[in-house]
Amino acid sequence: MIQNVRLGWSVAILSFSCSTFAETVKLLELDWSSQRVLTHVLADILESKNVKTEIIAIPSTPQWMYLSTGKADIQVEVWEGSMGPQYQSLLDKALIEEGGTHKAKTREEWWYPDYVEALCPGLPDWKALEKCHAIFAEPGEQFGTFYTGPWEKPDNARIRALQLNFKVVVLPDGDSINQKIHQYVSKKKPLLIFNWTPNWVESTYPGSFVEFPPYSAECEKDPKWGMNDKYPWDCGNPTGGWLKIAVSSGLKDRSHCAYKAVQKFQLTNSDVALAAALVDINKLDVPSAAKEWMVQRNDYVRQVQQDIDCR
Ligand code: TMO
Repeated sequence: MIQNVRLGWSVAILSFSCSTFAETVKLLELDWSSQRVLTHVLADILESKNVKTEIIAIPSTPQWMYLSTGKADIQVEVWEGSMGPQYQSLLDKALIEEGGTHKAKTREEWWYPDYVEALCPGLPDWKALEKCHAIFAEPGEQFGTFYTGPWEKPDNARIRALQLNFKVVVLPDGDSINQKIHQYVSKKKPLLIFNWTPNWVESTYPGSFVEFPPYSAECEKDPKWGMNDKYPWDCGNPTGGWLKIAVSSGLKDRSHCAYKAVQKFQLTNSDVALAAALVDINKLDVPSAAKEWMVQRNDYVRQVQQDIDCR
């Protein structure tokens, strides 16, 4: 009798630890549209496999603290151009792990709408900016303005190294960048702004990235590299940059299923651009955009669901 009760308890405890007590997988929702949508897509896929998920919405800057302390488990879009160095340094210290690499090739760079070229001859070569910075100046100012987002780019260091007459204005998130682009393009006002691909912009507004001296890792560290011997950062961002998924170092042990799903989550440029467009052009809210993305990419979603083994 007593034996039976004991057995009953241990069975209950065993089954609890496998399902009911299974830990929640926490995904980071950051501050630009494609990332937000794809976070919800991955969470929906995990939920469909009975993995409990929680989405934590924060700005980009504290993402590394969240991932390296286990306050969060997954960040689905780590971009080489703006996040590469920090990502690599945490990886080197084994504070985070690589979840996978998307198929997409990325670029993040200074961007302008096509009508700007007529006003600043020589673009996209960055040297053209030496002569026509004034067309990008706000009324009453002499420096041109470069608008950027909250993603850490040493734009001031680049401006210094290339001796450009520009100042940097930091906008709080992806939405504010989008508004600025719509606003300026509708009035055909000269605009120089941080943009990236894959994104919604390329299918909506013709434009180009500024071509700075080609990126190299030494350029970031070695002042001697490049045209300015005194300062580093006299180069542009990577052009065929990677896009990765970062995971917490504990994820593999805590949810093998989520870990596997992350490895299967390998998206193309058009997958990422679609995620951005559903919110930024079609104006869906983020959870609805994720649902719509899963409808439009149904074959892919089903394949991932079949391939991952979750009990
Ligand atoms: C991180 N981002 C794609 C907005 O440059």
